[in-house]
Amino acid sequence: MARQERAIRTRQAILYAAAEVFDEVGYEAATISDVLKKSGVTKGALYFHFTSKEELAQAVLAEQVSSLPPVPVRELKLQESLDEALLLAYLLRKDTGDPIVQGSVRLTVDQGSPKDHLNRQVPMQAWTEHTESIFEEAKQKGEILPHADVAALAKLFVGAFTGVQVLSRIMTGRADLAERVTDLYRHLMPSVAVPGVLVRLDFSPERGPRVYEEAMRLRELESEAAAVGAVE
Ligand code: XVR
Repeated sequence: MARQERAIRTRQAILYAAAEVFDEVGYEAATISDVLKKSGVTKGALYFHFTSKEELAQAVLAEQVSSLPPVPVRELKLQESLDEALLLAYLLRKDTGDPIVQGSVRLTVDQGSPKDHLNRQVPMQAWTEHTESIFEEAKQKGEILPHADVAALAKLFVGAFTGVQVLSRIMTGRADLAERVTDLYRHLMPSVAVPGVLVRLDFSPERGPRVYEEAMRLRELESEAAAVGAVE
């Protein structure tokens, strides 16, 4: 294996372990030695990639949006947006979820202390820009009402998702998150989508596991394609 590829894998293994530790105990209580134990890498390797707990946490925060597998392309851009929200809801589930997503989201919404110097704006900014670009594309395709302000909508959706996520975690351990998310879209979309698009959107919470399966298959295909590209 090329040295560079090995370094990338080691870095990923460290981030994965760090996200798990942050998810389990929160930022304050987490220690580098917990991350060392969980990742199985040497102290030297860890300090080569990250020099502090803060740097580890910031790297986990930075990967939040990109750690989501790709959402399948749909005829309607707004369906893709809803599917992505359902995918994220699925990855946040306790039993089936993804440690990077879970750990990173915990770091984002835990209030922490001003002294921890974590920049929680990084993932929120990334989500807002990502959501705005999907809405912008939807608007260009005529799916969104002409007077709608896509920048404001992106902030509304990111804020609302975060809100229902926190509520669902507190009330049901996220068991009802898919339902809360589809409910959110069902109620917000009438003031966003043009009527002809609105009737075509599928708001059923059961889409979550299906979107997840499709997204994981897409991710596998992408990494196979990347491996072939690397050999050529
Ligand atoms: O932007 C998002 C979507 O476009 C749906 C609206 C999700 C934003 C998730 C933000 C993240 C941070 C804390 O979730 C939290 O609860 C996919």
